[in-house]
Amino acid sequence: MIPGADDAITRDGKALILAYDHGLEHGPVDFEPVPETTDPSTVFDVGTHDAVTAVAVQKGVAEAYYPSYEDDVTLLAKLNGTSNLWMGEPDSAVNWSVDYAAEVGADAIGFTLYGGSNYEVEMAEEFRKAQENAREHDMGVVMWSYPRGQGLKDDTSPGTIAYASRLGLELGADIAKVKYPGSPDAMNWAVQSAGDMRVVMSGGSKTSDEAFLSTVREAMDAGASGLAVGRNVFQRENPEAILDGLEAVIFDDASVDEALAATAALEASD
Ligand code: FBP
Repeated sequence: MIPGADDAITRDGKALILAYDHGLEHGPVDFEPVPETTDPSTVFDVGTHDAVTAVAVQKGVAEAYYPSYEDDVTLLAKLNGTSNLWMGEPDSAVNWSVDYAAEVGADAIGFTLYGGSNYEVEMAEEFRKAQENAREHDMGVVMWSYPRGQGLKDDTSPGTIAYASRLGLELGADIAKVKYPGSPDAMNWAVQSAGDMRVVMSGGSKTSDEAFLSTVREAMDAGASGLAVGRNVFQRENPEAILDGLEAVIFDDASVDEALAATAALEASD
C-alpha cells in the first residue's frame, strides 16, 4: 500500500464501493429480483448517490456505459473475473490491461486473488504485474481477497479472513475486500492483521435492511473502512434508501436505529 493511493475511491478514509460485475461472476440470475438492473445504466445511476465512492465493473460495461457517467461516478476497473459456468479450481481470467483501464477513465483497479487455490501462484503473478502497472498510473489497488479452493474447508473462518486481509498488505493492495468472518472480534483480527492497509467488508447475498445495516455497523466498529457491495444494494426496489442508511453508518458513525430512520425517511417520501 501507498498512503493516499486510494484517495480517489475513498472519502475521509472510508469506502463504499458499488460492485456490479455480477453479470460475469454469477450471470443474469442476479438481476432477476429487479429486472431493470440488467441494464447497466440503472446501476450507474445508483452509483451517482453521494455515498458511493466508486463503481466497480468489468471492461465491456465500462467501455460501453462509463462515458455517460464520467463526470458523476468514479470508476474502479475490475480487471479479472470468471463466469459461474467455469467448473474448475477457482481461477480468474485477466480481462483487460491496466493501461486500457486508465484510458477508459479508471481511478483504481480491482483484482481477485483466490489464495489457497491451485492457481494461487499464477494469480499472484498476474496481480504483481497489475499492481506495479497501477502504480505507474497513480491508480489505487483493491484486492478482492477470497481464499477458496479444494484444500480450504471454511472460507470465512476468522483465521482464513485474517489471512485474506494480510495477503492484501503483503502483496501491495491499498484496500482488501474480505467476507465478513461472522463476529466483530474476528473482523477486528482481520483489520489488525492488515496493518495500515484498509479492509472493507464484502456485501454478500441480500438480507433485510436491519440485518445488513447491523452487520455493517459491527464491521465498522471492528475497524473496517467501509464496504464493497453489490446485491444488497441493487437487488432492492429502492437502492437509494439503503445507500442513505449505509452513508449514515459508514461516514457519519450512525447507530443502526439512526441508519434505519435515514432509510425509512427516503422510503416515506416516495
Ligand atoms: P455482493 O455484495 O453482491 O456479494 O458483491 C461483491 C462481490 O465481490 C462481487 O464483486 C462479485 O461479483 C461477487 O461478490 C462474487 O461473489 P462470490 O464469488 O462469493 O460468488
